[in-house]
Amino acid sequence: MLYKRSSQLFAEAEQVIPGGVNSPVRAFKAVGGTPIFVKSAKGAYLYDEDGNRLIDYINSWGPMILGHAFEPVVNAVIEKAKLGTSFGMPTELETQIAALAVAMVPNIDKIRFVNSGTEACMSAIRLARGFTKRDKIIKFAGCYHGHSDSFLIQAGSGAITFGSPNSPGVTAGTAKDTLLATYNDLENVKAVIEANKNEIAAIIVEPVAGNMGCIPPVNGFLEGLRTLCTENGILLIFDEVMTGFRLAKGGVQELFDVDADIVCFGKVIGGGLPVGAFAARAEIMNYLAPLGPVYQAGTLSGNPLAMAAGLAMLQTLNEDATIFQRLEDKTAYLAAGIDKVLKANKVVFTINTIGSMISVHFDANPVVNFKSAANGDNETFKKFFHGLLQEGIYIAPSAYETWFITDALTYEDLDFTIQAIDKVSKTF
Ligand code: HOZ
Repeated sequence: MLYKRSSQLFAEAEQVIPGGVNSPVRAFKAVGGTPIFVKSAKGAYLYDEDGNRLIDYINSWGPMILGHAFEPVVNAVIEKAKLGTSFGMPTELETQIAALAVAMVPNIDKIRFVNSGTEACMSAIRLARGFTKRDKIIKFAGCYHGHSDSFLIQAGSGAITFGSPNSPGVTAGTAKDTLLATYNDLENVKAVIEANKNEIAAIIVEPVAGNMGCIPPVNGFLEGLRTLCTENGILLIFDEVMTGFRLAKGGVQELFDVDADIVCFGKVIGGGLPVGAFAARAEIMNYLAPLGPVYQAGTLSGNPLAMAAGLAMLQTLNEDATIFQRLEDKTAYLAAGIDKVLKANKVVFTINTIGSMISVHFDANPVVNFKSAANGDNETFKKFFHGLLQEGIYIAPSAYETWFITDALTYEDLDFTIQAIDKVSKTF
């Protein structure tokens, strides 16, 4: 496949946009080559500026769980746009999507809408700090909670991809309040809490990590975090930006039957428009302005187009309980197919999967935390990525990102992908 026009467009973009992209991991720096410029997308496919059709396993990094240009979402946005695109005043739509989200997700009474997952997580820790009157937070190495200052400490996703998990520009003062722990290691978390008794406001975690590949929690990890938080007056924040409304209607809280104190959302909740949200029981949410002292605001928060898209998406997921099982079945089929061909081609690998998230790591050992994720062979990943691109398959241009399975993928698409992986892995 040729990507000539994409390369030209990238060269033009580089003149006026830093690195030619508006989010670093898109730039292909970790895999080499130049990014693909998209013209349109429908269902499971991307159509690029060179006229290629690509099967999409990124799906806008998560939101397009039902495929691109999903009609109920597109129609809802078109109809709303005709009525005005932003008011900065309350609309009934905001209450409708809030009520639906509260009904779908266990253990939350109220939800506040923002514009991105970054904003949701940033606001959640401010709320936790205000509520507990403590300053420190615990985050896990390799987890990514957006690009706000407190989280760019051993962050996953694009941050690890470029080898800069700690960003210049984050002050030492901010960094000192972020304590690091090891994902899937409760003893380590206990030790960090012990060393900072009565100082920790919150533990924030991706309850299924998706920014160092897909890493599910080991048995007892989430339950253990819940117990440690309860025993120590710490709020447990689940960053469900990737997993919310994806792994189950009620996200990881429902799937693992573990209650978080605050839950952050993004991606699916906006149906592909810029939406984030954070939610908790009333006692905590009422601590937010205008009811409480913790300030948080936004001109475009609750934007009618974004809310219309999100509502159409959540309604579909709420009404058709079979979607999540279908997604899981497709993921399991893909994983089994990849496993078979990679074994046959004597490739060293590990596949992690849960629900509609999957990642392929080029290392033989179990991938359970940042350290084990970092052991993957990036040279093999590069060959894998570019080989698949030539076959018309688009996975994330980084070994540290999960793939997202969409309901629009057919079993023919999955078979095509498995055959392509067979062909590509023969050349390793
Ligand atoms: N934060 C995203 C990866 N987990 C990247 C977003 C993007 O580049 O669009």
